[in-house]
Amino acid sequence: MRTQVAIIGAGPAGLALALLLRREGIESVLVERAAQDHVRSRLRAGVLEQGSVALLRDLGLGAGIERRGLEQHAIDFRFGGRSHRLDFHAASGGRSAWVYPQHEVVADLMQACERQDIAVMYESPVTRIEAFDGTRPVVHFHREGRDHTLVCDAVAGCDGYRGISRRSMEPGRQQVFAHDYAFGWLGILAEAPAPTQEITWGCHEEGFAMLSIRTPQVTRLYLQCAPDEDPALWSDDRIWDALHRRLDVPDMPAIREGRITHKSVTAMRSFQCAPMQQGRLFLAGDAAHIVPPTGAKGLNAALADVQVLARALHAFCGNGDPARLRSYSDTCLRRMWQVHRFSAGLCNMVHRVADESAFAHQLRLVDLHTMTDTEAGRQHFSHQFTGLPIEA
Ligand code: RFL
Repeated sequence: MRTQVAIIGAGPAGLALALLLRREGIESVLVERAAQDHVRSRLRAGVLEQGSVALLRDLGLGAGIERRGLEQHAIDFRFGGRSHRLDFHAASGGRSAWVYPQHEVVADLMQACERQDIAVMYESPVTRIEAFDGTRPVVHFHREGRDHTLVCDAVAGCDGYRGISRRSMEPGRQQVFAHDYAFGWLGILAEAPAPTQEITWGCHEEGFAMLSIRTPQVTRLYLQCAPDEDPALWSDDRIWDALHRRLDVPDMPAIREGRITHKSVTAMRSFQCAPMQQGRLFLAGDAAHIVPPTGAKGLNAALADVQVLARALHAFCGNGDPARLRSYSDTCLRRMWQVHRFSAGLCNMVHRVADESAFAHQLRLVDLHTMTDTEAGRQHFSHQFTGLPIEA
């Protein structure tokens, strides 16, 4: 098989890249390890930046967001026994974020690929990527019991943190930056109407908690826990008790309880590899970086990368200009390190480590007050949260 761009992985990064390339008249083939239903139903991120929504609308995929997305203008931070509402819409000069779950984004992107006859091969794990230091990289994959090859001009590694693309790069030419956090999140899905439409963060003495609305009947809730915590240790009663303690404040409606339909634990990590390219192999999304979910940046960063990559591939495949492809990694990293700074800073600000000193605790409180109660703090948070610009 032969194509212009081989895309490994049909998560949000891979699917969005295929659509962006198609719009520029560039042919691509997507090769995905998992079954389509599995990819479509993975429960992950839930918040879209303004720029991600603009991208989806630009791709003709605004209808789902209009119907089922919830535009957000503020976050309600709760600490010190009261609510500190941060109106990021006002503080950023009118920018918004949207609650629209990743599985909906993926379903919309998949439908668009189907409508446009973009080739997506599911249940086809890539086993080897060869010759990407030359001009004709070759992607080897397994499908329906047979081995196949895909020859291309460039490979987009959109295969997530555990994918094969980053591991295929020569380690000596790559630097890795990583940090593991001392806490994780117990993620809960509950059939319970949210008491408020706004995302609520509880920065409590006992630990962090968060409430976000998924649909009018379903709430997504998180509780800080150990990174390797067994979710079975959390009975429904224990979960609701902790959520009430960490989120409820006087004068605001209390969280509402309901049937818990899903519980899982996610460890938190910051990770970046640099450069994000070697020869004609380009990494995008989780394949290149991981952020803790606190800033809601993982999915958005993946969509930002592929916009840079699509423009660079267009300049290269369309006009024979390699300059943007050469600077792909530098362009992404300039934005991405700011995203890391924001995500890691926020993560450390809202969680409580087990051995936190009284002094460190006071510093965290000052940071929370500066962020929510000063104009400069609100502005900084709001620009980062609603999404930094993407360089052309
Ligand atoms: P994805 O979504 O991981 O997609 C990568 C795809 O590549 C496929 N693949 C292969 N295909 C072919 N051959 C191989 N050898 C392959 N190896 C892997 C995989 O099957 C998969 O379909 O990466 P992408 O597109 O970069 O998108 C990134 C986002 O998915 C990710 O940043 C976020 O979901 C991160 N994340 C969260 N972000 C938030 O902002 N808020 C959250 O609440 C949040 N929760 C989460 C998350 C990520 C999670 N994972 C990855 C463990 C919760 C979880 C559980």
